[in-house]
Amino acid sequence: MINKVIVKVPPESIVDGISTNSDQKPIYSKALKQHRKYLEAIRKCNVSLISRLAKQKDYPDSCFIEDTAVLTEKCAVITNPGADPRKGEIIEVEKELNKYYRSIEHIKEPGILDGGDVLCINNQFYIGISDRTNKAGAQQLISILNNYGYKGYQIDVNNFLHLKTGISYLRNNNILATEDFANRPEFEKFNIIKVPEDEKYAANSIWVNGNVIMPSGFEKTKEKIKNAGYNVIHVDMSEFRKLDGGVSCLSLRF
Ligand code: CIR
Repeated sequence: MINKVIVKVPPESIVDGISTNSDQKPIYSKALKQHRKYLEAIRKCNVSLISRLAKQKDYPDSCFIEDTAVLTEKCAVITNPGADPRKGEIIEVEKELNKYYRSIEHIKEPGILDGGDVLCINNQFYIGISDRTNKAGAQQLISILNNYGYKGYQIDVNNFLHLKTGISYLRNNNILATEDFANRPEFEKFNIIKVPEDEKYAANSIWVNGNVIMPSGFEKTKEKIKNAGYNVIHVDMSEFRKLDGGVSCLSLRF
Protein backbone atom coordinates (compact mmCIF):
# COMPACT_ATOMS: atom_id res chain seq x y z
CA MET A 1 0.00 0.00 0.00
CA ILE A 2 1.26 3.48 -0.82
CA ASN A 3 0.23 5.83 1.99
CA LYS A 4 2.25 8.94 1.34
CA VAL A 5 3.35 10.78 -1.76
CA ILE A 6 5.66 13.79 -1.95
CA VAL A 7 5.90 15.98 -5.04
CA LYS A 8 7.62 19.28 -5.74
CA VAL A 9 6.09 21.98 -7.91
CA PRO A 10 8.15 22.72 -11.05
CA PRO A 11 9.80 26.16 -11.04
CA GLU A 12 9.81 28.60 -14.01
CA SER A 13 13.49 27.69 -14.43
CA ILE A 14 12.42 24.22 -15.58
CA VAL A 15 13.06 25.55 -19.10
CA ASP A 16 16.78 25.34 -18.21
CA GLY A 17 16.57 21.77 -16.94
CA ILE A 18 19.05 19.10 -18.01
CA SER A 19 18.11 17.43 -21.26
CA THR A 20 19.49 15.18 -23.96
CA ASN A 21 17.12 16.87 -26.47
CA SER A 22 18.61 20.34 -26.61
CA ASP A 23 16.15 21.42 -29.31
CA GLN A 24 13.12 20.98 -27.05
CA LYS A 25 12.34 23.18 -24.08
CA PRO A 26 9.34 22.65 -21.83
CA ILE A 27 6.62 25.28 -21.85
CA TYR A 28 6.23 26.36 -18.24
CA SER A 29 2.47 26.91 -18.11
CA LYS A 30 1.92 23.53 -19.71
CA ALA A 31 4.33 21.80 -17.33
CA LEU A 32 2.51 23.32 -14.36
CA LYS A 33 -0.84 22.16 -15.69
CA GLN A 34 0.48 18.66 -16.32
CA HIS A 35 1.91 18.58 -12.81
CA ARG A 36 -1.52 19.47 -11.39
CA LYS A 37 -3.09 16.66 -13.41
CA TYR A 38 -0.44 14.28 -12.13
CA LEU A 39 -1.47 15.19 -8.58
CA GLU A 40 -5.11 14.64 -9.51
CA ALA A 41 -4.20 11.18 -10.76
CA ILE A 42 -2.44 10.38 -7.46
CA ARG A 43 -5.46 11.68 -5.53
CA LYS A 44 -7.65 9.11 -7.28
CA CYS A 45 -5.52 6.31 -5.81
CA ASN A 46 -6.51 6.35 -2.14
CA VAL A 47 -3.29 7.81 -0.79
CA SER A 48 -3.71 9.21 2.74
CA LEU A 49 -1.16 12.01 2.60
CA ILE A 50 0.06 14.08 -0.33
CA SER A 51 2.72 16.66 0.39
CA ARG A 52 3.29 19.27 -2.32
CA LEU A 53 6.62 21.00 -1.72
CA ALA A 54 7.14 24.58 -2.87
CA LYS A 55 9.01 25.26 -6.09
CA GLN A 56 12.72 26.03 -5.93
CA LYS A 57 13.87 28.33 -8.67
CA ASP A 58 17.56 27.54 -8.15
CA TYR A 59 16.93 23.93 -9.08
CA PRO A 60 15.40 23.63 -12.55
CA ASP A 61 15.08 19.82 -12.30
CA SER A 62 13.77 19.70 -8.74
CA CYS A 63 10.28 18.48 -9.67
CA PHE A 64 12.00 15.16 -10.54
CA ILE A 65 12.03 14.51 -6.81
CA GLU A 66 12.39 10.74 -7.09
CA ASP A 67 16.10 11.13 -7.72
CA THR A 68 16.79 12.65 -4.29
CA ALA A 69 15.89 9.73 -2.04
CA VAL A 70 15.40 5.98 -1.79
CA LEU A 71 12.62 5.09 0.61
CA THR A 72 12.17 1.79 2.43
CA GLU A 73 9.82 0.74 5.24
CA LYS A 74 12.63 1.11 7.78
CA CYS A 75 14.76 4.02 6.58
CA ALA A 76 15.12 6.82 4.06
CA VAL A 77 18.36 7.16 2.13
CA ILE A 78 19.17 10.63 0.87
CA THR A 79 21.06 10.33 -2.40
CA ASN A 80 24.02 12.21 -3.82
CA PRO A 81 22.53 13.05 -7.24
CA GLY A 82 24.80 12.28 -10.16
CA ALA A 83 24.29 15.59 -11.97
CA ASP A 84 26.17 18.46 -10.27
CA PRO A 85 23.43 21.13 -10.66
CA ARG A 86 21.00 18.81 -8.87
CA LYS A 87 23.03 18.04 -5.74
CA GLY A 88 21.44 20.80 -3.61
CA GLU A 89 17.94 19.44 -4.22
CA ILE A 90 18.42 17.00 -1.36
CA ILE A 91 18.31 19.67 1.38
CA GLU A 92 14.58 20.45 1.23
CA VAL A 93 13.72 16.82 0.65
CA GLU A 94 15.63 15.70 3.74
CA LYS A 95 13.78 18.31 5.83
CA GLU A 96 10.48 16.89 4.63
CA LEU A 97 11.50 13.25 5.14
CA ASN A 98 12.57 14.04 8.71
CA LYS A 99 8.87 14.34 9.49
CA TYR A 100 8.23 10.72 8.58
CA TYR A 101 11.47 8.81 9.18
CA ARG A 102 13.49 8.25 12.35
CA SER A 103 16.37 6.68 10.41
CA ILE A 104 17.87 8.76 7.63
CA GLU A 105 21.03 7.64 5.83
CA HIS A 106 23.14 9.33 3.15
CA ILE A 107 25.05 8.44 0.01
CA LYS A 108 28.36 10.27 0.11
CA GLU A 109 31.20 11.18 -2.30
CA PRO A 110 32.78 9.52 -4.20
CA GLY A 111 29.47 7.68 -4.46
CA ILE A 112 26.80 9.16 -6.68
CA LEU A 113 23.30 7.76 -6.97
CA ASP A 114 19.93 8.86 -8.38
CA GLY A 115 16.69 7.42 -7.03
CA GLY A 116 15.60 6.81 -10.62
CA ASP A 117 18.19 4.04 -10.72
CA VAL A 118 16.69 2.11 -7.82
CA LEU A 119 13.98 -0.43 -8.54
CA CYS A 120 12.44 -2.01 -5.46
CA ILE A 121 10.76 -5.39 -5.89
CA ASN A 122 9.42 -6.92 -2.67
CA ASN A 123 12.15 -5.33 -0.57
CA GLN A 124 14.95 -6.40 -2.93
CA PHE A 125 16.66 -3.40 -4.50
CA TYR A 126 18.05 -3.44 -8.04
CA ILE A 127 20.48 -0.57 -8.54
CA GLY A 128 21.28 0.60 -12.05
CA ILE A 129 24.87 1.56 -12.82
CA SER A 130 24.34 4.48 -15.17
CA ASP A 131 25.73 7.92 -15.96
CA ARG A 132 24.09 9.09 -12.72
CA THR A 133 24.88 6.21 -10.38
CA ASN A 134 28.35 4.77 -9.94
CA LYS A 135 29.53 1.56 -8.36
CA ALA A 136 30.67 3.39 -5.21
CA GLY A 137 27.17 4.83 -4.78
CA ALA A 138 25.54 1.47 -5.41
CA GLN A 139 27.91 -0.24 -2.97
CA GLN A 140 27.13 2.33 -0.27
CA LEU A 141 23.41 1.82 -0.78
CA ILE A 142 23.79 -1.97 -0.62
CA SER A 143 25.69 -1.69 2.69
CA ILE A 144 23.02 0.60 4.13
CA LEU A 145 20.25 -1.72 2.95
CA ASN A 146 22.05 -4.75 4.40
CA ASN A 147 22.13 -3.04 7.80
CA TYR A 148 18.35 -2.92 7.71
CA GLY A 149 17.99 -6.53 6.56
CA TYR A 150 17.42 -5.77 2.85
CA LYS A 151 19.32 -6.97 -0.20
CA GLY A 152 20.64 -4.90 -3.09
CA TYR A 153 22.03 -5.90 -6.50
CA GLN A 154 23.84 -3.92 -9.18
CA ILE A 155 22.59 -4.00 -12.74
CA ASP A 156 24.11 -2.36 -15.81
CA VAL A 157 22.12 0.35 -17.58
CA ASN A 158 23.28 1.12 -21.09
CA ASN A 159 20.67 2.75 -23.26
CA PHE A 160 18.65 4.73 -20.73
CA LEU A 161 19.11 7.68 -18.41
CA HIS A 162 18.09 5.59 -15.40
CA LEU A 163 17.22 1.97 -14.69
CA LYS A 164 13.57 2.86 -14.15
CA THR A 165 13.40 4.64 -17.50
CA GLY A 166 13.18 1.14 -18.99
CA ILE A 167 11.56 -1.00 -16.31
CA SER A 168 8.87 -0.68 -13.62
CA TYR A 169 7.48 -3.06 -11.02
CA LEU A 170 3.68 -3.19 -10.96
CA ARG A 171 3.37 -5.56 -7.95
CA ASN A 172 1.68 -9.00 -8.15
CA ASN A 173 4.86 -10.35 -9.72
CA ASN A 174 4.32 -8.16 -12.82
CA ILE A 175 7.16 -6.23 -14.40
CA LEU A 176 6.67 -3.73 -17.20
CA ALA A 177 9.85 -3.67 -19.28
CA THR A 178 11.44 -2.80 -22.57
CA GLU A 179 13.26 -5.46 -24.57
CA ASP A 180 16.57 -4.35 -22.99
CA PHE A 181 15.49 -5.47 -19.53
CA ALA A 182 12.88 -8.11 -20.34
CA ASN A 183 15.50 -10.78 -21.00
CA ARG A 184 17.84 -10.10 -18.09
CA PRO A 185 18.32 -13.20 -15.92
CA GLU A 186 17.57 -11.15 -12.78
CA PHE A 187 13.97 -10.77 -13.89
CA GLU A 188 13.23 -14.18 -15.37
CA LYS A 189 11.13 -15.29 -12.39
CA PHE A 190 8.66 -12.46 -12.99
CA ASN A 191 5.77 -12.12 -15.37
CA ILE A 192 7.01 -9.62 -17.95
CA ILE A 193 4.63 -7.20 -19.63
CA LYS A 194 6.72 -6.26 -22.65
CA VAL A 195 6.65 -2.67 -23.84
CA PRO A 196 6.86 -2.46 -27.65
CA GLU A 197 9.97 -0.76 -29.07
CA ASP A 198 7.94 2.18 -30.40
CA GLU A 199 6.36 2.80 -26.99
CA LYS A 200 9.53 2.65 -24.86
CA TYR A 201 8.67 5.78 -22.90
CA ALA A 202 5.67 3.98 -21.36
CA ALA A 203 8.00 1.55 -19.54
CA ASN A 204 8.26 4.17 -16.84
CA SER A 205 4.88 3.85 -15.13
CA ILE A 206 3.89 3.55 -11.47
CA TRP A 207 1.69 1.28 -9.39
CA VAL A 208 -0.35 3.18 -6.83
CA ASN A 209 -2.75 1.02 -4.82
CA GLY A 210 -4.08 -1.14 -7.63
CA ASN A 211 -3.91 1.57 -10.27
CA VAL A 212 -1.19 2.10 -12.84
CA ILE A 213 -0.40 5.69 -13.70
CA MET A 214 1.20 5.79 -17.15
CA PRO A 215 1.97 8.43 -19.80
CA SER A 216 -0.83 9.07 -22.28
CA GLY A 217 -0.49 8.15 -25.95
CA PHE A 218 0.79 4.58 -25.64
CA GLU A 219 -2.24 2.50 -26.56
CA LYS A 220 -0.58 -0.89 -27.05
CA THR A 221 1.07 -0.76 -23.64
CA LYS A 222 -2.11 0.57 -22.06
CA GLU A 223 -4.08 -2.43 -23.36
CA LYS A 224 -1.49 -4.84 -22.01
CA ILE A 225 -1.55 -3.22 -18.57
CA LYS A 226 -5.36 -3.24 -18.54
CA ASN A 227 -5.40 -6.90 -19.55
CA ALA A 228 -3.13 -7.66 -16.62
CA GLY A 229 -5.95 -6.46 -14.36
CA TYR A 230 -5.05 -2.89 -13.44
CA ASN A 231 -7.08 0.28 -13.51
CA VAL A 232 -5.09 2.54 -15.84
CA ILE A 233 -4.88 6.29 -15.31
CA HIS A 234 -3.00 8.21 -17.97
CA VAL A 235 -1.32 11.58 -17.68
CA ASP A 236 0.09 13.88 -20.33
CA MET A 237 3.85 14.00 -19.76
CA SER A 238 4.92 15.90 -22.88
CA GLU A 239 6.73 18.74 -21.06
CA PHE A 240 8.59 16.50 -18.59
CA ARG A 241 9.55 14.12 -21.36
CA LYS A 242 11.45 16.95 -23.05
CA LEU A 243 13.79 16.78 -20.04
CA ASP A 244 13.97 12.98 -20.03
CA GLY A 245 11.63 12.78 -17.04
CA GLY A 246 8.94 10.14 -16.66
CA VAL A 247 5.97 9.35 -14.44
CA SER A 248 7.99 7.85 -11.59
CA CYS A 249 10.42 10.78 -11.36
CA LEU A 250 7.71 13.22 -10.30
CA SER A 251 7.07 11.69 -6.88
CA LEU A 252 8.41 9.92 -3.84
CA ARG A 253 5.98 7.21 -2.79
CA PHE A 254 6.01 5.26 0.47
C1 CIR B 1 17.75 15.01 -15.32
O1 CIR B 1 18.38 14.88 -16.38
O2 CIR B 1 18.25 14.80 -14.22
C2 CIR B 1 16.32 15.46 -15.39
N1 CIR B 1 16.19 16.37 -16.49
C3 CIR B 1 15.41 14.29 -15.55
C4 CIR B 1 15.42 13.36 -14.40
C5 CIR B 1 14.48 12.25 -14.56
N2 CIR B 1 14.43 11.45 -13.40
C6 CIR B 1 14.17 10.15 -13.39
O3 CIR B 1 14.04 9.51 -14.44
N3 CIR B 1 14.10 9.53 -12.21
